[in-house]
Amino acid sequence: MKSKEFRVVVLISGNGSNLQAIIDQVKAQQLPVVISAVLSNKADAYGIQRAKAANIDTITINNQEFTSRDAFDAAMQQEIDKYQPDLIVLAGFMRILSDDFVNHYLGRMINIHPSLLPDYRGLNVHQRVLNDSKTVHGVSVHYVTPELDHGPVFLQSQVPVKPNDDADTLAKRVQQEEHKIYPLAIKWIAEKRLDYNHGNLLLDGKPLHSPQFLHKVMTESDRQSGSH
Ligand code: NHR
Ligand code: GAR
Repeated sequence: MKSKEFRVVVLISGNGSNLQAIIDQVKAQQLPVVISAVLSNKADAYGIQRAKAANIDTITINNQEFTSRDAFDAAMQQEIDKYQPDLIVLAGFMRILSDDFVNHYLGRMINIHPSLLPDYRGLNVHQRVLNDSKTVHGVSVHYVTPELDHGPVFLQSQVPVKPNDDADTLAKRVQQEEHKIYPLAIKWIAEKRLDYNHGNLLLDGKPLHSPQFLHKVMTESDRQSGSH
């Protein structure tokens, strides 16, 4: 018996390289989902071309044509719900979402954020990491809750910050990890390995008290304490 398809709607605002990573994994039959639609708040987002090239339905809703966030979010919700998605994936989506929208999809919406949450919430993350002379940076996947970048984190990956990095070279290194962990995060959910239960996460039936890591960077203090 063939199990029911797992439908995903991806929300973007720009380049869509994370969208592309997801498309590629689906095409390679490594990710058991159907991408039902891609929604952008910007008509000229390159990710819309990526979706069209992959024969995926596209929706563009210009937030600037709405007088309030609530009205924009309601318009998005109406379009998204036509697809009856199992999961909403924010992939470089740059508009803060209202409580009503978030609560409608609570436990069914995830985001990828380019920092090791709870560190560096918000925008302009890579420059802030450099300004603080950090040596380790990374990326997080979390469920979306009304409070910005505060939902439960379940998967992270670290990258080193190198001495000559600028915000662009650091962002590129982080994005290479994003393209690995976001398809994996979606796979866990589609395969029902990961479950969101009233704000608490279960992985393989066991409470997930701290995020899983794909890669960790070995720091000087790890070396000195002789850990592997
Ligand atoms: N909405 C809620 N309620 N909760 C979250 O956790 C959200 C969210 C919406 C987007 C992604 C996020 C990120 O990963 C995200 C998480 C945009 C802004 C922002 O300040 C902040 C965080 C995130 C995305 N946006 C400006 C705004 O006024 C506009 C910036 C722009 O258009 O370029 O919406 O970091
Ligand atoms: C990614 O680095 C993602 O983590 C970040 O935007 C980039 C989108 O790239 N997200 C945010 O900053 C959310 N505020 P992409 O369009 O190529 O996937």
